[in-house]
Amino acid sequence: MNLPVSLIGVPTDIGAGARGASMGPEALRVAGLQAVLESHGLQVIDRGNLGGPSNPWQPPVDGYRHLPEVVAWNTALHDAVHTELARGRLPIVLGGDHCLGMGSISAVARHCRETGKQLRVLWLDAHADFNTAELTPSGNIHGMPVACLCGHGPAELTGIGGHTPAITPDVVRQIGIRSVDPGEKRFVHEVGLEVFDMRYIDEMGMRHTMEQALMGMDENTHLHVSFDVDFLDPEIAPGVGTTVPGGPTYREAQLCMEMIADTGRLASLDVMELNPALDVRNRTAELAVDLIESLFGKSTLMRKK
Ligand code: HAR
Ligand code: MN
Ligand code: MN
Ligand code: MN
Repeated sequence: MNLPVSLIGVPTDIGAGARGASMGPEALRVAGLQAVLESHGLQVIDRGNLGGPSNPWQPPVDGYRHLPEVVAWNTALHDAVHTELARGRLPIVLGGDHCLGMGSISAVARHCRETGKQLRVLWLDAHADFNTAELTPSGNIHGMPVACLCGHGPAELTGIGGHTPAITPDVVRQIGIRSVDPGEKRFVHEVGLEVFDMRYIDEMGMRHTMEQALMGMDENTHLHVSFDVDFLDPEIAPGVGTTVPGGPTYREAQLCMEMIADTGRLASLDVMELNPALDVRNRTAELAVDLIESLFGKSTLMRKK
């Protein structure tokens, strides 16, 4: 496939509970993302950063923190991602906190409806991000994007892609989950979201997990990966706002990315929640770039597959 790539920086931490993810796009650039992709023969254009409201750092109102600002950023991102897809390019969204998954995936879902593609979303995360205003312990909207995409949330967010819901739960596979709030857990079960949590990965291994998560795709599938960097174990990826111990190791994460690359179906990507203010000498950004390289076909395999 090898679609040309467009980098879209979204420098905001508007949906997060800690400041600093707004510096994520620049940290990924400093870690050499564009050159690494080009070294694999990909054509890459960096579109620069989107603009939007600054972070007023206010408490939640009616269960949502910074809702108008979250809407503004996600609307801008929806438009940017949709434009790249319509040009036949592969957008990589450089977050920014994970509330931006709404703008990105609503655009991908819209593109799929317009082109008759099947959508598969892999949500790599320590968190299910399936809270609502009623269920959230924090009001932070980065804990809500999957619920909003499935139509559970305020109309300003659930309608961003022009179609509510943007997606149905059956297109989503969550991987690496290990921190879910009590009400959120009940809701995840109620809608039937398919979750490969850390217990599953511990017992079955990453290979079997990815075989299951990638099952049922074909030539007509648009594969979107939403990579929340807190998916990774904090020992190797300290530079995120909400670390949760017990995540995938370096090798498990590499295998996860390599198996996605092997499908040849990756058509859009989010890299979210990287927080340079909490990182150590840009280590987490460099790790993210290393894993993205695997996602785009770097392979350490010595044997032919
Ligand atoms: N579940 C918690 C909340 O809703 C924490 C969510 C943290 N989310 C992210 N993205 N970092 O996955 O407040
Ligand atoms: Mn997340
Ligand atoms: Mn997370
Ligand atoms: Mn590398």
